[in-house]
Amino acid sequence: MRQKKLDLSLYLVLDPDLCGGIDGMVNTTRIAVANGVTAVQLRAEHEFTRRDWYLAALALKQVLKDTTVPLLINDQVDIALAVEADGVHVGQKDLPVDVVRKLIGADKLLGLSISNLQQINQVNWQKVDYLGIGPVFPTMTKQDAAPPLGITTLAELNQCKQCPAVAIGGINLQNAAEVMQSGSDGIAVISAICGQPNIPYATRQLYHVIEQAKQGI
Ligand code: 3NM
Repeated sequence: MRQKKLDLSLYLVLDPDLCGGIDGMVNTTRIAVANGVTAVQLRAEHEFTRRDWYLAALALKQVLKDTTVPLLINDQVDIALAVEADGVHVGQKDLPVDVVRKLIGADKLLGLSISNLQQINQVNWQKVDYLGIGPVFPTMTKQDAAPPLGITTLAELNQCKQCPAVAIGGINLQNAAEVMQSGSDGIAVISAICGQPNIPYATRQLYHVIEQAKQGI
C-alpha cells in the first residue's frame, strides 16, 4: 500500500540553483511544508552530479519523514528507489511510463508532464497517478520549456484528463486563482517559492489563494 496520499494543491518543485544548493533545498522544503506545500519534487537541470542527486534526495526524504507530504524524484528512477522516495515524475523525453511503472512497482506515485493535446491523447492512463500540464505561462526557470499554453488551452487540456492534474510554468500569486478555476487540481511552482525573500509568507499566500479557489470564493 502507498504510504502517502497525493494532494496536488500546492506542489513545490525544487531547483538547487534558485534555492542555494542542497542545504538551501532542504531549508526551503522545511519552511514551505510548514506553510502549506502538499507535495515536493526534487529536480535539477545543471551541474548536479549523481552523488548530489542521491544526497539531496536522502536529505529531503529525512525532512519529509514525519509529514504527510510525498517526495517525488524527477526522472531518476534509481535515486527514487535508493532513498525510498514516494514516487517519480517523468517528462516526454524520459523513460516511457509503462517502463517506469515496471521499475518502481504499483505502490509508488508516477507523474507525467504533457504540454499539448497530442501528448494528452497518448497518455497511458493505467500507469500514471497524475499529470503535470504546462507551461501555462512564460517561464524563465525551465530552459527547454514548450510554448506557453495560456489559460484557455489549459482548460481544454484539463477537460481531457482521466486523472488529477497539476498546472506548471510561470504560476504566481497573481495568476494562481485563474489556473485553479480552469479545472486544475493544483499548482506547481518553482520560482514563486524557491529563492523568495520571505518563503513562509510566499507559501502561505499561495496556499490561501488555492484554498479560496477550491471553495469557489
Ligand atoms: N516544467 P516556474 S515549466 C519544471 O511545462 C517545469 O512542464 C514545466 O518554474 C513544464 O514556476 C517548469 O519558476 C518550470 O515558472 C516552472
